[in-house]
Amino acid sequence: MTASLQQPLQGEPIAAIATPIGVGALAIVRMTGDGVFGIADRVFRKAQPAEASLADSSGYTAHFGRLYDGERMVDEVIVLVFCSPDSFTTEDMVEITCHGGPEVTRQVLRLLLDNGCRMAEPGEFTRRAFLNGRIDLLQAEAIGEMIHARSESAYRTAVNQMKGGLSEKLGMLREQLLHSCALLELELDFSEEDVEFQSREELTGQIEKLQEEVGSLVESYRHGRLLSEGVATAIVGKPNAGKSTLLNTLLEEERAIVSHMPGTTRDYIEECFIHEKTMFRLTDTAGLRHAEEEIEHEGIRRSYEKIAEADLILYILDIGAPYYEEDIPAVQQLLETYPDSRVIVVANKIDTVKDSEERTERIAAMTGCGVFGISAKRQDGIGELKTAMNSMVEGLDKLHDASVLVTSMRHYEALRNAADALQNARELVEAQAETELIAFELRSALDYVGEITGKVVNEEVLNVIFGQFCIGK
Ligand SMILES: Nc1nc2c(ncn2[C@@H]2O[C@H](COP(=O)(O)OP(=O)(O)OP(=O)(O)O)[C@@H](O)[C@H]2O)c(=O)[nH]1
Ligand SMILES: [Mg+2]
Repeated sequence: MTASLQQPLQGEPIAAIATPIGVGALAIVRMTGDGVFGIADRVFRKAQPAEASLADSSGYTAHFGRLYDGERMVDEVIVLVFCSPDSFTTEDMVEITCHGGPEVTRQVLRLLLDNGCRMAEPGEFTRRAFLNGRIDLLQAEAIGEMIHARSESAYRTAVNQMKGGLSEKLGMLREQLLHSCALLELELDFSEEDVEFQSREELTGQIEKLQEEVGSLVESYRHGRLLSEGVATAIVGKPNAGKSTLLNTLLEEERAIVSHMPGTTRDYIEECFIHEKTMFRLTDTAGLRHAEEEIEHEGIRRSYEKIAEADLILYILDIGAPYYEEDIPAVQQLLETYPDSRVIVVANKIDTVKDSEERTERIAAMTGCGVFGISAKRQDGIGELKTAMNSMVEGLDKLHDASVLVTSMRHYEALRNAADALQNARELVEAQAETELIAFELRSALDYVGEITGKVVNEEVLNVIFGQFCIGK
């Protein structure tokens, strides 16, 4: 399935618009595959007709001229030539930089399709780069993540993955696994002679070492996920506490409806907000109370669901309310259910009572956790709250530059499976099981690790991964 870099397979020619559709100074329409220079030569007239055709040009050269559909001029463009194997896909490639209007770019694409290209599928350029061995699957995914990154941390993590730190680490793991598998399989070949090419103690030692390495990668996902997906943050509390007001204040826009009527928010609202380098995925929820009405009841059920899924819970209470102490049992229950590293208690509406500080301290003393006094409406104390939110995601800063970090669910699951297989292998060794069974478990650990970088290719996985890309990438 994979070809070497020297002799890449040239797929059928495909074309796509590589830049977003809209009005801009420039746009890029690109082609890759067999015969793309010929297709370009048919529609492109150079400003200097004496120059060589595109098919006879060297790679990494730029050519100025006009595109023609028969005698009709389409646009004035720059054509970039990339000769196989020195291109993104390793095939022959052409990039046409044209003017950046939606109709212009469509016309240019149409011209290429009429002259022999097929429209590219989403992610097909990157898929070819992968299939031709130019990048591994991890790096292909990193490109997708980088394009979609909305915070600096997500972006940095993607860049690190693109550089190949994780690929290298997984490559080393595979080599060690291969070594152990090979020795066991040799034993199987000589099974009549009852030889061991490696003592069982040595094998256990090796498996333990592998378990440690896989384990630390699995563990890194706890943070890696926060960097790539953002910190899931649920804003919860009783009706009218000011949850929606706080959401709007953090987002700096009037996103959620705010009213003095308790029970305003029925369904949850999700929005992203970026503080410094970190992205928080905020969810404003329906106020928690005993609801008679069906819709509100369902909203509250969803609130509890969001609390369970959250990395961070902001519990908002109205410190100005006469019965503000009624929130204490709810806070205590939250702290009992979730580690306090996940819960921030926020006393809102400090502008409404004179003794807000005493009240806030009272709540802190009774619940045994820190309480932030704010006014969501007047935007008091919001800076401190944001800082607290950031520091709750402990150690995140140190991780920003970590090169070996698991950030994707797919990689995490494969590593978990590899860890299980290693554990099975170790137990089998300890139980003095047959070599064949041990070898089988080590082989499956090897396959799971291979799935991550794409050494072991699963067509369905590829379709999912590349299907998430834009057309033209
Ligand atoms: N004085 C004052 N009023 C506030 C503050 N925060 C919110 N409010 C008011 O409190 C009322 C309720 O605010 P919301 O943000 O709708 O409260 P909520 O928690 O989303 O309420 P539900 O969606 O019903 O659960 C509105 O009238 C807000 O203007 C604040 O810091 N100070
Ligand atoms: Mg609300």
